[in-house]
Order: sequence, then structure tokens, then C-alpha cells
Amino acid sequence: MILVTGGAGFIGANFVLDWLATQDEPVLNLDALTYAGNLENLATLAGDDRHHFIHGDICDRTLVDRLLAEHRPRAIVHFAAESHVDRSIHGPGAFVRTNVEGTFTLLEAARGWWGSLGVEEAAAFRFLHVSTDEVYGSLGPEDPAFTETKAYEPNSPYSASKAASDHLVRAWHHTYGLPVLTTNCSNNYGPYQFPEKLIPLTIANALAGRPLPIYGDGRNVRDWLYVGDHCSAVREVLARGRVGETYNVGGWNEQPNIDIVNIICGLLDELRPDPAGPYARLITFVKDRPGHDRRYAIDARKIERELGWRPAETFATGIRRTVQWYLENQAWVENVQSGAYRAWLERNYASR
Ligand code: NAD
Ligand code: TDX
Repeated sequence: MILVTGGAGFIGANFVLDWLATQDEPVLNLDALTYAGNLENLATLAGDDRHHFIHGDICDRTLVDRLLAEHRPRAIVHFAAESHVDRSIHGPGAFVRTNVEGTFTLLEAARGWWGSLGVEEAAAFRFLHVSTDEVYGSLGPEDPAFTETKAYEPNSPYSASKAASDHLVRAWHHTYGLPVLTTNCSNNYGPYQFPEKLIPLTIANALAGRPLPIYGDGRNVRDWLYVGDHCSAVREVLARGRVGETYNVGGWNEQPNIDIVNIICGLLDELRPDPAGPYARLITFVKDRPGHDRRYAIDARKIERELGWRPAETFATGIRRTVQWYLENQAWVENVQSGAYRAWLERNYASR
């Protein structure tokens, strides 16, 4: 059994689905079901007794202690977080609470639990912390990509809270010996991503005929990785990563935002032509995000060299799959936008 936190969110749900499709080991899924958590993402697991869902908060120490003692997971894979940069600008408190205090609570519970294990179980135990490339700060156009030794220079409340959590994880290893692993991944995209993030927002707005907002001049650069490739990287690091190490995960795919939006518009023109004209007509330049990092780029050579991990998707294949998924799952988008999935949740999980 592994304990996954945040397994009803975008990456966490993809990870749980991927794990149960590829591994023969049950998952205990702890998620607070914030606006970003959605059990509909896991609907295909209905009736699968290898998936145990717990509706709860990672800041609840009593709950986490009880889950560890009752279920005895051999690893914790920690995805739960507040994850959206724009929300962190408008309301940083929730980010400090979940990302810093929540990670601290998990680390303390894990330390207590791990300390009570026998020698063999303790040696096999892992705490895998899922983090982001944003902790490294912003790159200029000619700067080399982030390596694992790059100094942390977080610029948003989100990235500062993730950086703080990374530091706590590091310290719990160096001070207490907790067997931790950290991954720092670039921007993910794929099925089940909440339509507040650039790619799903662009698809959803285009299909609804709404403006496609581009912050600033649209030349900010991100490295994009298909979510399934992030999941395989996390699995590899959990299985074979060296304890105490951090691993950068990325797709070697840097793109300016305006190019991403144009690619999506082109795919939609091909797959769902709009009689009103090309979707790119909806592109609208808007006020920039405060403190907007200019460029992120990941040097993923360490995970490639040490663990033999490689992304399976190119951006061309991954973005086509993603656009197709959103076209085939417009009801999912409508539900998360309207909050209808809360009703679904109450119907299906009221008694648990
Ligand atoms: P998400 O916002 O889609 O999902 C977060 C999940 O955590 C939700 O299910 C939510 O209900 C849950 N959650 C939030 N607060 C909680 C709490 N206090 N207790 C329990 N559960 C709680 O996020 P995501 O995009 O899937 O990101 C997952 C992780 O990966 C995060 O740690 C994020 O920092 C990291 N990450 C994300 C990206 C990306 O591009 N999305 C890239 C690199 C790293
Ligand atoms: O409407 C938009 N218009 C726009 O130009 C939105 C929502 C975004 N953008 C820009 C801002 C960024 O340069 O697009 C880029 C991507 O924005 P987001 O999708 O908000 O992602 P980002 O801020 O890069 O952070 C994401 O990647 C790293 C995730 O939200 C984080 O959780 C992850 O750690």
C-alpha cells in the first residue's frame, strides 16, 4: 500500500489511475477535495477495492497519524497542494497553510511512524515530495536550464510556499534521517487539468467562443511535459531514486505562451472547425501577471542518466491527445466549471 496525497487533483488523479493500471499495489488516497479536487477524475475506479479514498486534510495530524498506523503504507507520495499561481497572488494564506504547514504535518507524522518501524521496513520506507521548477526562479533568454544544484529564487507566493516545503523535506532527511525523495517538474498538461491553467483554459474558452487571454506580450516561456510522463518519472524515482536526492523532470520542450495558444487553435481548427472563423481570432492580450517569471527550462539529464527515464510523448503527440480528450469530455469541463461534480460527490460518497 502507498499513501497518495492530493490524488483527486490533476496530476494526483492521473498518477493513481496510472499506478493502478501498472502496479499491483493498493493506493490510500487522502484528499481534502478543494475546488481542484474532483472524484469524477477517478470514476473509472468505482468498485476497484485497491483504491481507498479518504476525504481529509493533510494539516490534520490526528487523521494522518491514524491513517499511517491503520494502513501501514510503505511510501507516501505527496502531491496535495494549492497549485495555481494567480490564486496565490490574490490569496496567499491557503498556499502557506497547505503547502508549508501541510507538508510539515505530513513530515512530522511520517517521522513518528517511520521511527516506530523495524529495521527492514524503515529502510524500505520512502517519502516522495512532488515539487515544481518554479522554485528556481526566472531565467534570461541565454541562461542554462535549471539543474538540481541551481539556487532557489522563488518569486510568487505559490513558488515560495513550494520552496519552503522543499526545504522542510530536505531538512527532515538531513536532521532526522527520514528517507525522502524530491522531484521538481516543469509545467504539466493533459486530461483532468482544471480549466484555470493555460492549456485547458484555452481549449475551454475557444470552444465556448470566449476570449483567449494572453498575459503581457505572450513571450514568457515554459517547459511543457505530458502528465503521463510526469507520472512515470515519479514511479521511477520512487522505485529507484537515491534517498535524499532531488530529480528535475522536464520535457525538453520550451515554448512561448503565444505559440502554445496558436498550436491549440490550429488543432481545434482541424478537429472542430468553427463556422465563425479560425480560433486564433479569439486571442486577446491582457494585463500581465504581477511578478510573472519570464522563462523556465529544465535540465533533466540527471533522471535520464541515473534512472533511464525518458518522456514517451513529444509535445506534438501530447497536445493532440489532450485537445482530443477535452473535445470528448466537455461534460467534465462543464461539471467542474459549474460545481455539479459536488452533487455527484454527495450522491456517490455520502455514506463514506
Ligand atoms: P491540483 O490543484 O490540480 O490538485 C491539488 C489536489 O490537492 C486537489 O485534489 C486538492 O483537493 C488537494 N488538496 C489541496 N489542499 C489539500 C489539503 N490541505 N489536504 C489534502 N488535499 C488537499 O494540483 P496539480 O496540478 O495536480 O499539482 C499536484 C502537485 O504537483 C502539486 O504539489 C504541485 O505543486 C506539483 N506540480 C504541479 C505542476 C503542474 O504543472 N500542474 C508542475 C510541477 C509540480
Ligand atoms: O490565462 C492565462 N494566460 C496566460 O498568458 C493563464 C492562466 C496563464 N498565462 C500564462 C502564465 C504562464 O506564463 O501562461 C503560462 C502558464 O500559466 P499557468 O498555466 O497558470 O501555469 P504556471 O504559472 O506556469 O504554473 C504551472 O506550472 C508549474 C502550475 O500551475 C504550477 O502548479 C506548476 O508548479
